[in-house]
Amino acid sequence: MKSPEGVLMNFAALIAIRVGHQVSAGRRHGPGIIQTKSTPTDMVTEWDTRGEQIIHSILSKERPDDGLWGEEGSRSTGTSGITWVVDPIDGTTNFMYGIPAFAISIAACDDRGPVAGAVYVPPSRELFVAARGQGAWLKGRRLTCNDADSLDQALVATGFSYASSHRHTQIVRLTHIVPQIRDIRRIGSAAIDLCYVAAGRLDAYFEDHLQPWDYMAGMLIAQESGALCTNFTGGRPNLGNIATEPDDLGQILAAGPQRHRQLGSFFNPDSTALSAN
Ligand code: LIP
Repeated sequence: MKSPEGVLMNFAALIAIRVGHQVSAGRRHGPGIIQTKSTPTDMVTEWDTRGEQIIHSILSKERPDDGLWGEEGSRSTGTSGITWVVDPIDGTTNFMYGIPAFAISIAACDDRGPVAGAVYVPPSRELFVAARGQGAWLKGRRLTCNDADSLDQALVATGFSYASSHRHTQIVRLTHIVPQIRDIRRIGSAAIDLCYVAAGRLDAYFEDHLQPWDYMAGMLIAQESGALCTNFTGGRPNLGNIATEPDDLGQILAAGPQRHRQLGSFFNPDSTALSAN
């Protein structure tokens, strides 16, 4: 793809694969030094940090006028109108425990949101990519999400906050949803969850208290597969410009249009769905 969006997509893919190879090679010697961040279970390994350093050095050399916002602390505004929103290892807990479900998430964003995105999953060697308005792809195959007019056959993924104070609300919400769907999955990486919605491996994904770097690339990949990807009340997810974006608590709800509407009713406080049990 030679369009400006396609060029950014290919560059995001290059970065994601390079970081993926480096952190996977490093993991073979162990997770490295581990520290905690927002809570005692919010971990950062030395490979999270090194992965972001690799991203920073590539961008500084190849795209010095772009901005960068990374999970491990990189924050610079550029002059080009493009900011890279990156998670060097999404699914850090899985990475630390040696569970093969983590991804490198790289998104190039403008003031309207993600323009191009790449999510590389080293354990499966799968690279998911998307360019705004030009589709989402996995190994040369165009991705199309699932959809149907009922929830009872829907396989739905979610996740839980590192902050235990949020988990009670998250669990209560699940008690209303789980009896009405096929089953639930908790993979541990928002980026993988969103790519799996795009690939039809999941029918829906929702989670709150996420950070923009968790979902920015996966959101575009899901949207370009035909899924709706909004916050819980149907609005645009927080793009990270906290100065102008109302804090929507990092909410993502992604599914084909029919299932998105049905799941959305669980997040509307006076919906009948909440009293359906
Ligand atoms: C993770 C998310 C996941 C969420 C975890 C964690 P990290 O991001 O991708 O969806 O459930 O609590 O926030 O911290 O591994 O980059």
